[in-house]
Amino acid sequence: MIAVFALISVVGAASINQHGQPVPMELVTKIGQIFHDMDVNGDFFISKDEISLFFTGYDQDMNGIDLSEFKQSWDYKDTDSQKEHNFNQMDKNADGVLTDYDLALIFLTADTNQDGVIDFNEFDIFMRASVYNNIS
Ligand SMILES: [Ca+2]
Ligand SMILES: [Ca+2]
Ligand SMILES: [Ca+2]
Repeated sequence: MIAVFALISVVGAASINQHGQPVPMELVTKIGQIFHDMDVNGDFFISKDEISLFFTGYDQDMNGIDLSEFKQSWDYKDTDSQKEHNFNQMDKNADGVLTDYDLALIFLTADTNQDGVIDFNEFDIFMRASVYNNIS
């Protein structure tokens, strides 16, 4: 059923989340935008390489992405506290830096059917459950 709901949100109108409540249009648009930005080759799948590529520019001093670097680059009209929340959700080992280790875990978590790529349904579910999970 969750996949069906995610499919509805791809279409856009009248989205509902897994609790049957309306999803603010803004979050639908936001997740779509992030997916689009990560999908560098435009094949509607996110590969491991594309996630790394997406975050490469975030790491200005090449020692992992810290919160201030993340806040500077994550530009999806999120408030500072939302960005901090997103960062902490993605920093899987909670050491204050986003590294390849965290990205690998994110990829494993998001690729639920384990086919080696993240499709939009998987991405949408992951973002709602693990990154924007403070927004209903
Ligand atoms: Ca792609
Ligand atoms: Ca980390
Ligand atoms: Ca997949």
